[in-house]
Amino acid sequence: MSQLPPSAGFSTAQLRQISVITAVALAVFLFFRFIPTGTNLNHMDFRVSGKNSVDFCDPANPQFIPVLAARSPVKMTLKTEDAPRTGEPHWVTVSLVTAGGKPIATEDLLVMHAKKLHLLITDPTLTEYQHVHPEPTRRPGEWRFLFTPRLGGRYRFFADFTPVATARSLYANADLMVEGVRGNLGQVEGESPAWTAEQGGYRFTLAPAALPVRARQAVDLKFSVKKIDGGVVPLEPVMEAYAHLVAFDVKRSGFAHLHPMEMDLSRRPDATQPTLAFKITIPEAGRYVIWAQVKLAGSEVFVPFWFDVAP
Ligand SMILES: [Cu+2]
Repeated sequence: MSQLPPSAGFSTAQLRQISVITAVALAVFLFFRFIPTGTNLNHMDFRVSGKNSVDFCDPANPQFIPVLAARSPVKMTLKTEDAPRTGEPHWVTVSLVTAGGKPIATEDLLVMHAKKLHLLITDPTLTEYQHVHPEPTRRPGEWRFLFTPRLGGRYRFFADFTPVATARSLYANADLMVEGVRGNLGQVEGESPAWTAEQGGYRFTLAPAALPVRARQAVDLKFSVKKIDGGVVPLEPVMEAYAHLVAFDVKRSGFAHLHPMEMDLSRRPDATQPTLAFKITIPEAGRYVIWAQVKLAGSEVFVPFWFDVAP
């Protein structure tokens, strides 16, 4: 630059100054042009042709989503280094790609309920339920989490996430075989429905506004917790809600993920009998389970409620 001849009324120093300013501006431009500023996917990447697509989500009236019957525009696959066994921790690599084969990475998803990717996991008897949050790896579209199954059998993983491109909930599913002693589905189906459950000194109640719960009719549910011997219930928010309910059918054809109407976390529910309102619509008759997830005095608690849905 210093070899440039002084010209057009600029001194060498001025020319140097101009070129430095230009170079800095160019560097700033290139920096902002090429740093990853967001998602590279657009809504077309999440479009599925034909009816039955997974694209119905009305947060005011949550539906049971038939994930298997609907065609998801996202393909999920699960990988482990060795065959998963009951009681052993295994790293599971989750791969998420669009129908067009584009990886779905961390910048492509919105944070919903404190996390970008939720996995709802059940064994074939629905007696085990886990809710985990895989973390993105350095490879785009690959996520990882530590999985310790408590039972054997073909576990089903439902992914719940919201692409930045569409800002609507999307779902995908995949199975993973676990070696070990299986639960007994016959026993589960034969059990009588219960809207109360006792666990760890607490009584949990899920009360439908009307019984029986009928297919295709929205039902209001009241979920409450009481200490069996009385006293304050140390209920704390978990993932930005005082409770999360997840419903599965016995065929594991899909799920519903419900959140309380009471969304303002600063308004604490009743101290001795916190009660939260939910709403659900289930499209088909049959046996279902709702797993409630709450946090009591710092530890997460999962409670199942089995019930039948009438035609
Ligand atoms: Cu939730």
